[in-house]
Amino acid sequence: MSEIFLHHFDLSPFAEKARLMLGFKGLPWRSVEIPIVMPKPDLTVLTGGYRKTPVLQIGADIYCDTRLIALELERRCPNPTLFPDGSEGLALALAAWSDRAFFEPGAGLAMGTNRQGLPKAVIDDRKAFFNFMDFERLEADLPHLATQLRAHADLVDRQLADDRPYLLGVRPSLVDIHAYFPLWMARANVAAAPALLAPFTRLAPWEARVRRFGHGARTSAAAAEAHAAAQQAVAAPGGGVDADDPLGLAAGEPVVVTPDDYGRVPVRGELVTLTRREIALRRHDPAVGTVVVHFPRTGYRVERHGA
Ligand SMILES: N[C@@H](CCC(=O)N[C@@H](CS)C(=O)NCC(=O)O)C(=O)O
Repeated sequence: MSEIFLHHFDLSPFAEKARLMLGFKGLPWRSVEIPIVMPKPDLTVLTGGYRKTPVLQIGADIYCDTRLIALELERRCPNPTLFPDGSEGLALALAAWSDRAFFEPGAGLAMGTNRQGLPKAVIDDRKAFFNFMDFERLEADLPHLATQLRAHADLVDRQLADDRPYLLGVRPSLVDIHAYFPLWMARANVAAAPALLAPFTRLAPWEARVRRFGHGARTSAAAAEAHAAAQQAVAAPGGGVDADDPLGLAAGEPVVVTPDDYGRVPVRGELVTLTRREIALRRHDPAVGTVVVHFPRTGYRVERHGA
């Protein structure tokens, strides 16, 4: 397998999710630091516009979104599995909880508590990006956001009530990583987090177990190395287009793919894969050659380009 590049920055909670997956599987990877705010030209030349953090690259294949990053790491490196005891559907479905319901109050608390100390460029970027955050009343909303963070933390604590080591029982899984990363973000960025989370006594020992997944073997890389790796590689064969797909698109058609939540930057390309699990587009840029950009099916809108 070609080298794994993770395009990310250290403070990113979704990148922490991906780093823990890499650690869980004990993989070596190259770390490409990307800017915290737009523009991110070294990233978007690979993705065709997708700007969220993180993005995983293996040769000329570019994987957007941690939901697909989990599936792809599992496909390429099945052991140890992120989905023990038949937990794949449950673990993937839980992203709808962790990435939205649990993440959003933590992100609001982080932004609302630290707004004064953050550079204007970061505030302006996230105002435009996080469409779920009401920046006009963020400070006034802090108590409500604290209640939401605690209500979700309580769900995790309750799941650990019988002193099981991991959320699904004795075996660690992607479910642990999903539930962990919003807490990691809150503890790192919200001064009140330790007090807010103190009543949940089972969390800290479980969080310590998840932290022991580690981050794998990380070595840093310049963006130019990642671009050269894309230039030199040929993308993996696509998964084809499902004949029964309700959109009625055909392989090779020009399409546009857009996240359906926030950061709705469209990516254009030629359709390579359209299944119930994945969307992939081929695109070309002289700086990186021909690449295939992959997205999960959940949470992304696909349309015929020019339709
Ligand atoms: N659904 C995406 C969400 C990723 C996401 O929202 N990442 C945040 C940072 S943790 C982001 O992109 N922030 C803006 C940025 O990095 O430019 C995933 O699972 O990867």
